[in-house]
Amino acid sequence: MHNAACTCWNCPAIDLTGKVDFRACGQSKEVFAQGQEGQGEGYIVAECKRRPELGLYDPMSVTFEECPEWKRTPFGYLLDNMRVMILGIDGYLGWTLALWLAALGCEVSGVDNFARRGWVSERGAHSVVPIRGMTERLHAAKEVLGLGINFRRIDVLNERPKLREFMDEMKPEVIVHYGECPSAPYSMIDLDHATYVQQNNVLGTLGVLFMMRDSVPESSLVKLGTMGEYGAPLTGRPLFEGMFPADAVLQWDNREWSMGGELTPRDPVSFYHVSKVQDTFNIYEACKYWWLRSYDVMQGVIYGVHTDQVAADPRLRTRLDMDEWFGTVINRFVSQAVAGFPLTLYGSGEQIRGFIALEDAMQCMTRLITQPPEPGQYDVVNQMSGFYSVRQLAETVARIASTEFSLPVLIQRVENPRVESDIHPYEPIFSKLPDRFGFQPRVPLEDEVYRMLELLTQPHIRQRINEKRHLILPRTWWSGLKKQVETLEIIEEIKYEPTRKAFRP
Ligand code: USQ
Repeated sequence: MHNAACTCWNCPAIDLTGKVDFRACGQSKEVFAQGQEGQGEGYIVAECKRRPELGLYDPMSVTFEECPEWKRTPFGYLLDNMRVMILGIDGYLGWTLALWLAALGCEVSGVDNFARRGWVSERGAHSVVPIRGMTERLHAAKEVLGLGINFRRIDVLNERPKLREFMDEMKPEVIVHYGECPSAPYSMIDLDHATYVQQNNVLGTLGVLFMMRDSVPESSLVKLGTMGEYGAPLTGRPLFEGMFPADAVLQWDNREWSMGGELTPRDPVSFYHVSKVQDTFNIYEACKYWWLRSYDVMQGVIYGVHTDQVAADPRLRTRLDMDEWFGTVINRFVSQAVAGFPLTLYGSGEQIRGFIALEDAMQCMTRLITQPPEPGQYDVVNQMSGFYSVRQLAETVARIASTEFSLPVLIQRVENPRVESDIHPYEPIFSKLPDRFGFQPRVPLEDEVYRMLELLTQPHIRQRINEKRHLILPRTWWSGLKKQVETLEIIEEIKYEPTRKAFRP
């Protein structure tokens, strides 16, 4: 188990208040350990909120493996009935994670203001997979899976006292923050939308940090960032996981400096991505000032429809968008294939991004939750399971749709409404999740595309896609231009490589 040797020092049930000098930024557990041997500056003792009978004790003396509160699961030791609060619980990821964690035995609470439903309707679109209102979702979770979830309708930015009250009541041991606007195109529509996205995301998260300081300082924050914070630097510099590795060196003017541990440069690709970069710095500072703990998750582009829980009943399904604002590229391509609409490669289609399937993203989040950071620790993981050019993705979708589902699929190149390099080096490093957290991707791209096609070709969903096919071509230009993109080329020759046996559940 990847987290067997973690100790109470990592555990959110620990009560450090009054036992540690919280102003002592940068002190490491090694410094404390030295102190305990009488050589350092101080020593540390703690109390356990779950096992008060232990009294004051050395928090590094008990491991997760030894503690009866941590139970074995397929994803590592997990705190019994761990209290998890999900911000943005009604979204694509939030709802999926709520069911997933509740099924693992977590006590799940969550908040949402249903903004995502509103943004998608603003475009005249809808989730192509039909989703139910929250009351019906919660009822179905109870009825079908026997899972209780504690939901409260709260706007993270504009209803801070209500969120603070809910936090005080729930005392979450981990907070998963999905409660932001996730769309690059939405942030590029005009000044009002750019302002809205930055305000909603940056100031919403800033409020959460202050609330955590005051209400649940031992809880950890698992915050959704994005691979797009790094951009795709034309120098070809590897995209390290947030910070430079220990042996990185900067050379200049015949001198050199170690860059180990410094935050790497960010080169965001939209005003939305800028909001995530600002979050990064705010969280980094909060961990430094108040000893908060956080994993900042640089997630690649997400796709897919499946986890066992969301597939258990139509009322439990999570949303899937295909419009230009909220549809991510693979989800759009599969919907386009079902609609008989030529798949839309922006520009050359050679731009490369990291990707991860819904179910694998859930596995990663669970593994991060099972191994909380130490007090004051800010860390970054790059969360993806592979990287592809968008052209490779279109070819994969076209191949599976035509050979396994007899759908006639064409691919087109359209004008690129974004400002992005479409020919660039790309070397993402994504080894922390597998190496330190035991993540093993389980969902190959082809398998999830197959599962998506199975669901999206169901007649009622195909009809919902067809109703909105006029919203497929983008009209939101980074330049501010106001027109629909034009087709540049229809690609006649699609590489249909022989497909391996597609996954069937
Ligand atoms: N693209 C196409 N055709 C399409 C749609 C997109 O070629 O029909 C291209 C885009 O030009 C872009 C790439 O596909 O180069 C990815 O676009 P996307 O819309 O799937 O994803 P993006 O705008 O980058 O944003 C999405 C999520 C966002 C998350 C991000 C991860 O909406 O929340 O932060 O993926 S990342 O891309 O790594 O920044």
